[in-house]
Amino acid sequence: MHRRLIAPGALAASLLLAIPASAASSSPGAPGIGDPYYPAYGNGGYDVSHYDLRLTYQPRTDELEGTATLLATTTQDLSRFDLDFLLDVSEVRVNGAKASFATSGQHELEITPAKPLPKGTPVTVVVRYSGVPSTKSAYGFSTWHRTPDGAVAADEPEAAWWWYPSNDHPLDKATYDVSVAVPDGTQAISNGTLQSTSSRLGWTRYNWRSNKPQATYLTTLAVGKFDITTGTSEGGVPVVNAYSKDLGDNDGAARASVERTGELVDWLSGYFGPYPFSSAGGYVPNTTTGYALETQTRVYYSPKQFANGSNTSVVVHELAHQWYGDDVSLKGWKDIWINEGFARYAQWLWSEHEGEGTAQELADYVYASHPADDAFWAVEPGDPGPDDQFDIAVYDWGALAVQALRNEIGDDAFFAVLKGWPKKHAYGNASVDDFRKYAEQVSGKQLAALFDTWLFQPSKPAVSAARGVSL
Ligand code: MET
Repeated sequence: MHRRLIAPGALAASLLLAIPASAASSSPGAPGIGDPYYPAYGNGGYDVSHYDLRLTYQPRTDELEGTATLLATTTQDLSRFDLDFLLDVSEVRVNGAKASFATSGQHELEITPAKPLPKGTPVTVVVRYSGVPSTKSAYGFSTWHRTPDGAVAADEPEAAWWWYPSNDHPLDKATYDVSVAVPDGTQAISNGTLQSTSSRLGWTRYNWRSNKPQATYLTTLAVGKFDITTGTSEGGVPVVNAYSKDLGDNDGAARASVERTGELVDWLSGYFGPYPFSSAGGYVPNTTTGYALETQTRVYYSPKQFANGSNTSVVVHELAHQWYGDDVSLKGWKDIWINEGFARYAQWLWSEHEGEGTAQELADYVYASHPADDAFWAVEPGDPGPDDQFDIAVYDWGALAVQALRNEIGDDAFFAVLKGWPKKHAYGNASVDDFRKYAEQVSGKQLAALFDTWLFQPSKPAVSAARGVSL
């Protein structure tokens, strides 16, 4: 007892006096943005407006190094904040001053600035890093795909951790400058517009700019030996496509599909309104993965998409996402129906246009081809859960739900909704609930029961309720 020289209350008071007012109330930003499907994805406490990535990549060794500069604004008084990242960090600066940093969890980079950051202030974060992405994993997986002549970062819902530090969730969209130096004779492909290239000391630097808000998972990088084609659609949209020089037998079919990007962008504009971005296009690297991804302005296609000949349907799907998914992004990953249900429905509209079956015929076919006890009907498209986020039901039942909506509100209201939605939430985020309310507003109908039957029940809708089908 006698050793206590200062009463506890007095000690607390003297400590408080020593701490600046802003620090007294500042606290660490949350390690997740609050998505129930993926609690650790994204972060709390700040909002990024721009990423500037200046990188160098050596395909031979898979070594990536460079600097990421993030422009952000704090949304709370911050003593510390996280970025999502897996590579090795050598230095972090916040507003010019060196910050301390540590790793935690599966993919958290915890940054403690020299001084706490007051809410509502602009912050510049510089992260210097290097690493071999293919050696890194989180949750036991990797989405960094090496190819014989390079690598590709394109996956959903996670791709950024392997190549740039970010607030990795669609709720925090930002603009991007992606500048990547690769050995001469190799190309680097990314989103948006190729501003310039420059060569020196055996390296060629590609400077890409994506100047509209873009979700982190829609930001892509591909390095390899590519043939780049450029053009402009009849409607005036600049198109940049890239094909690996190593597509073998799939080369012709890939080009016969992806070279139609401009025509298909113009066709989709008729349903969804003006194309929202400064550039369109796609790239086909020599990967072995099987999916395609709606990476903003520059769609990722696997060569496998073209193994049976041309596939304009997949091009329509990914381009439809430019409006449904990219321009208007989901608020949480459970809203995936707005992305995949509508991109699938666009394929049905294209089928109708091509004389290969109307949207109604395809809806009837999906309904009839899955018996009531099929596991297909156990996945609720409106809230499928993280494990079934990309289940076929989200796509096919999801599109069937779109047809049910169309039959309920009639073509005039339906096509007004289809075109009005990207305009209403341009460059923003929205949920399935927001979509229902918008469709109700445009159509003047109450749609809660329809949405419940078609999106939120783990069972096949009864024929009597099945406004989506004409059986
Ligand atoms: N959104 C993609 C699609 O177009 C799915 C990606 S799964 C990694 O279907």
